[in-house]
Amino acid sequence: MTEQYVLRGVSDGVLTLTMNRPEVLNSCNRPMVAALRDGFAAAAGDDGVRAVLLTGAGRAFCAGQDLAEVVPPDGAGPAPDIGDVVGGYNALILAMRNLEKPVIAAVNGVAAGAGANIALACDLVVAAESASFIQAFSKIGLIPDNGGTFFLPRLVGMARATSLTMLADRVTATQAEQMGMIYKCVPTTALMDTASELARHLATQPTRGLGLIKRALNASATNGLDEQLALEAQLQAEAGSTADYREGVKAFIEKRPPVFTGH
Ligand code: T3D
Repeated sequence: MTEQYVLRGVSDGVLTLTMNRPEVLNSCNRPMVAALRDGFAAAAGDDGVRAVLLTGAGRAFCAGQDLAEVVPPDGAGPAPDIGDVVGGYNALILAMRNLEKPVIAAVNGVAAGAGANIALACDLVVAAESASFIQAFSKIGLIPDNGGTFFLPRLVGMARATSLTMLADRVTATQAEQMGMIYKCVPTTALMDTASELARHLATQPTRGLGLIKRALNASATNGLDEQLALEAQLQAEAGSTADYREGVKAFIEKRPPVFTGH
């Protein structure tokens, strides 16, 4: 039933999740958010998935909350509980950040409101030159959710985060790259090839090591230096016990490309 809202496909170790409500710029209804969350959660336990690529169908990445879902067009009847809506988003963002595998966003068009912050919750964001980012929340009297108030100041600094969220100006993909909000802006026609190649490459890398990098970077947002150094020591021991670590060192000594299995 919800499959229609999020298309899934696995190839070369990459799970591609495509938000699929193009007629409303992939704006989020609750079933779509739940299907995304389920997709990320399932990827965690699937050894065949070593990277996830998230994109949107049609001309947009995601226009945020489906406003028709939260406020009926004729103004009649009670709007759904806003806390319930945000709870669904929170579960999604946590599933993305807790997934110890790389998540790549291929931002193919506008990413507004929740859509912008779902992109920023990915590990690497590649955007088409024609794409843009809008912290649209303040235009309708809301605050940035989906982790926007967490990720944005860390990515671009407090001054820019304040102006972006209070003024809700459209930021082009080129500007987003320049201000460090995203990893890379690429020519529009090259978006899917670039993002897919990146995802496929990451899917051949030491998956557990990449996952531990993500865990360390997640924790660095709140840890002090002492705690972070202790965590690095703990995670390095874990990384050093993997088969991929042994393969990486062996391949270096033998002067050949490594073959990582993700274990
Ligand atoms: O409960 C809660 O609300 C809490 C959660 C909040 C999270 C949030 O995300 S709040 C922010 C919600 N999003 C927005 O405010 C953005 C609304 N959309 C826009 O501002 C514009 O659509 C865009 C700037 C994103 C794109 O503009 P444009 O000119 O390229 O496209 P358009 O013509 O506005 O939209 C095309 C269609 O998509 C149109 O439908 P139509 O006229 O062809 O039948 C439009 O109504 C629909 N659409 C776009 N965004 C949404 C949407 N329908 C429902 N909800 C949307 N967010």
